[in-house]
Amino acid sequence: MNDLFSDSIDICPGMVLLPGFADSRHLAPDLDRVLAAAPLRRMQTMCGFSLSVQTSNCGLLGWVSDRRGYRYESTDPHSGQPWPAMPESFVTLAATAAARAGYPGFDPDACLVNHYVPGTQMGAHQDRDEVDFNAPIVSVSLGIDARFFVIGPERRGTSIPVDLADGDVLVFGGPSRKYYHGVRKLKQAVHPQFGAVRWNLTFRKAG
Ligand code: MD6
Ligand code: FE
Repeated sequence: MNDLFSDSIDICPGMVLLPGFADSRHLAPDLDRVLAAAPLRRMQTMCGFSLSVQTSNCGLLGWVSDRRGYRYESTDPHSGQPWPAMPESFVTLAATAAARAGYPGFDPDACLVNHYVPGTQMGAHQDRDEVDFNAPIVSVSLGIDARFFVIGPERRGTSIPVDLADGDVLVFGGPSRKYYHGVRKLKQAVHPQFGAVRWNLTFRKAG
């Protein structure tokens, strides 16, 4: 946690931005340990394309995508082993951010790790593979900046831009939990700690 943190910005109903809430220097060693146990990979879509964002997971459940579709699984399909445990630093960050945004008692069982390089984007989507939509999603951005966008309950319509920098935490709860959102193509940039990379950790109550 960043002790200097103070702000909380309401983006749309149920969605709260906590600028600089996370301390990337505190999280980086634990992220390295997760990725040593479950290396990044490019998952396949149902159509057989590779996702441009590289992913991994930690926690009891991990999000996977392959020719059979999207779902959560308790083991890493690459190793056959359970996903690495969610580091204490991650659990504490997710729970305190959720509480600060108005969602006390958040107990995530899944953390999806996304890795972006300049030129990578994520198209508009809804997060709807989780069992419990009452729990929020807590999203932590590390590394280079990104322009996130939020549309609303339908895929079409005007979007709200949300610029996300290292340490920013975005909490999706209430009505916004099912809003369409995505990430615009990342601009070339270098972060002093992570290089030309953006990390996004999304904490979910998936099962
Ligand atoms: C990203 N985030 O920021 C992608 N989903 O790289 C998401 O897709 C996301 O930030 C659900 C809730 C919060 C998010
Ligand atoms: Fe999402």
